[in-house]
Amino acid sequence: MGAIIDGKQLSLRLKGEMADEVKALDAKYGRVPSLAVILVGENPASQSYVRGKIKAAEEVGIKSELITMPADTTEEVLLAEIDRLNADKDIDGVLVQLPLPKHIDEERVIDAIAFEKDVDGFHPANVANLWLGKPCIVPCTPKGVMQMIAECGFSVAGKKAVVVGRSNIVGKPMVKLLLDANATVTIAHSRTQNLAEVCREADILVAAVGRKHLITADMVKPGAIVIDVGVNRDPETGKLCGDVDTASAKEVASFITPVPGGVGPMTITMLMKNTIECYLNRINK
Ligand code: L34
Repeated sequence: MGAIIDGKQLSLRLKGEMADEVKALDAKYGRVPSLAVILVGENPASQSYVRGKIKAAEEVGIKSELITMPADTTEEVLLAEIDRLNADKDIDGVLVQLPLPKHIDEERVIDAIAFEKDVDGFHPANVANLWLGKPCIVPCTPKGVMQMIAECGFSVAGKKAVVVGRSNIVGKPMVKLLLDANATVTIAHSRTQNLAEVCREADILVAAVGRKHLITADMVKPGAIVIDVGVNRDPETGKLCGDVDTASAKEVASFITPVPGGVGPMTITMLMKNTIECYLNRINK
């Protein structure tokens, strides 16, 4: 039976380390890092994730500002708010929680964030730098996944990794990080033929699709490490569940991440790391 990779526990440790770092930075530079989070509308899942971000900032000693805007906010008003935060010298990180209401063009919003304050690593300049192998802000979720893999002492170099899902937020950057760690990487997705067969080849299997229990035990190679990025609501129970049928898959895997308490908390923890990174980049500019 595989071991559970406890994202909550790992997050606690990393946040403790960052709290010490922030104290030292405050002593050295006379201010703490600061993060602004914009939430448009009242999506309950987004509200919960954003609350987690503000709470983590508190724990780490990062100054945070939550800006909530009604669901009918115009794109113009949102862009003006981003401009204000871009220009504010005391703010190091700007994050607009996704998804946005349908009438707002997400791409335009992401492009509007000053790339040196782009704590999500979603801005085209950050994406380009990531793929060119230049210094950049790495998106929080895949960054957290790499930390979890490292935590198991699982060596990635030369291994076969399969990433199921090709989103800009998770799948694509995940592929690049695994490649940088010298894995042989396959990207699978909704149109992949023989998904089970492709997954069974994986020493490292990352599921980031958003479909409850898409990955079952028969799709897991014995001894594989299984990372579940899915955050789905079970329509019957209302409970949070991942893309992996954890109960069965953990019998086959060597390591597996749970939902909740796996990748989600690590996403938030990596946001704190990225905020400190943006702060340092701005101070050292
Ligand atoms: N801009 N939008 C932007 N940046 C992000 O990094 C995100 N993401 C994704 C959605 N939109 C975003 C998040 O913050 C997903 N995501 C996220 C963050 C935290 C958690 C899940 C997804 C999380 O903390 N999950 C908990 C359960 C929380 C609950 O019960 O609602 C867990 O244990 O998995």
